[in-house]
Amino acid sequence: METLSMKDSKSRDLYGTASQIMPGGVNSPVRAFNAVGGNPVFMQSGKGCRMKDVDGNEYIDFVGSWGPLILGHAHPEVVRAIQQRAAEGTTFGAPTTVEVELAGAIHDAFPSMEMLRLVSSGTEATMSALRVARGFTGKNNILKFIGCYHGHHDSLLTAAGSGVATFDLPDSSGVPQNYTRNTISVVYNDMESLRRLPAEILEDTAAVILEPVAANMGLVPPAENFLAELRQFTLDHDILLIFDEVISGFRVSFGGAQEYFGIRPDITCLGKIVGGGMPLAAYGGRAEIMRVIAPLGPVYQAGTLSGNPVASAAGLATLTILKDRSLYETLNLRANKFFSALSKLVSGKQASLSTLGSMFTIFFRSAPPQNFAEAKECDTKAYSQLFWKLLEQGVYIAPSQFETNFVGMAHEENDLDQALSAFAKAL
Ligand code: KE4
Repeated sequence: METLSMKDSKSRDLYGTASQIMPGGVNSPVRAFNAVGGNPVFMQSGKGCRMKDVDGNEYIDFVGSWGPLILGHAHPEVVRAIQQRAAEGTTFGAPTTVEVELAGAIHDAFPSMEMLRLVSSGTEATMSALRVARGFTGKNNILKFIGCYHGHHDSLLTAAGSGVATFDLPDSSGVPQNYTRNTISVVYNDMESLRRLPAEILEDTAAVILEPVAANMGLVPPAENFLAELRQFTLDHDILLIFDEVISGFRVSFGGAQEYFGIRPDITCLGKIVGGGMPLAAYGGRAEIMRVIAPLGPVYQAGTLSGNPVASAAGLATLTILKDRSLYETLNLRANKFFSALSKLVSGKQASLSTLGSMFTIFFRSAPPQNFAEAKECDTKAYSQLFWKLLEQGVYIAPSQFETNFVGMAHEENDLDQALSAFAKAL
């Protein structure tokens, strides 16, 4: 694989050029492969579950652009929708029909989103949801879970404070300390870490935000009853519950984790799949909450390309296909067959397999972690070795132990069999 040796490969040349003009040669840090070492591979094209790099090497893709591509690369109906819509004009800065159609399709899949707003990224969706929660409740504090990631807005780029009930510290330079003084981190799958918060903190808490299926510490599903207990806790303390379903939405089921687990949040954030691979996300919830948003109410949120018609057309084409829920049954059956074979390969290798629906992470830890402290015990060197051994065999998994992989609807049995033989050699 020329890419891997980086001898005179186009990827290497491109990386050199890119690094002159873009920090780390990438437009998003995880793409730089820092977590696994080596230089990033530049991709050229994709079709179905496979993609090719600029040197012509082909990979079975289990990253799917970090989640959006449940239908695979370049799905013909999605591409056609983009082409047709773009040919009529790409943006107007005015409302269009397709935005209304997409909003309706989202509401049909997520009834808890009685009203919603389309935005351009998951970060924008969660940032806006927090502002709406604070504006609606008049309260200031936000609870988040250590290891959950909700995008790069200041108030959630935090590390847990020194003590359980202390406010968070910035986890990125450039974030002033006072931007995180209303954020308190608690422990995923540990309701006690919320229950022992002082009353005065809870009384001024607008919302709890979490990934109902944590995917940014590797895949850490919610423990039995965790979501139900959290829902009850937030109701008891008059705190809004925000589900960040940027990854789980339209992934774990057509109606996301809230349908899968039967929990109704107050606000939901969507991204990735909802945009069909184009820059589009959404946030929404109870109508009385969403009515605080300008131009109706006093909470300001805006965006030049919010609800962009080309992105909306891609999202609508995607949801129109996905609303055939039998596709999820087929996907999860095929994924589970793959996972049962993969778990046999993993056992005995000081590693464990975490799965939920079509999502999976191989943790180099004897048991799947239940929270971020346990996830950090993983042997990340072993993960890196797995990553590169798979890449050399044409299998592309997430270039970080603390990310999640995805089986998509374009992965056929033969693709998964080919991947399994690569895993067998690499583990
Ligand atoms: P974006 O702003 O990247 O569209 O979405 C932020 C976001 C919000 N919520 C969750 C649960 C997310 O996972 C994300 C972004 N996910 C990462 C990978 N896990 C995107 C990849 C990247 O940062 O390049």
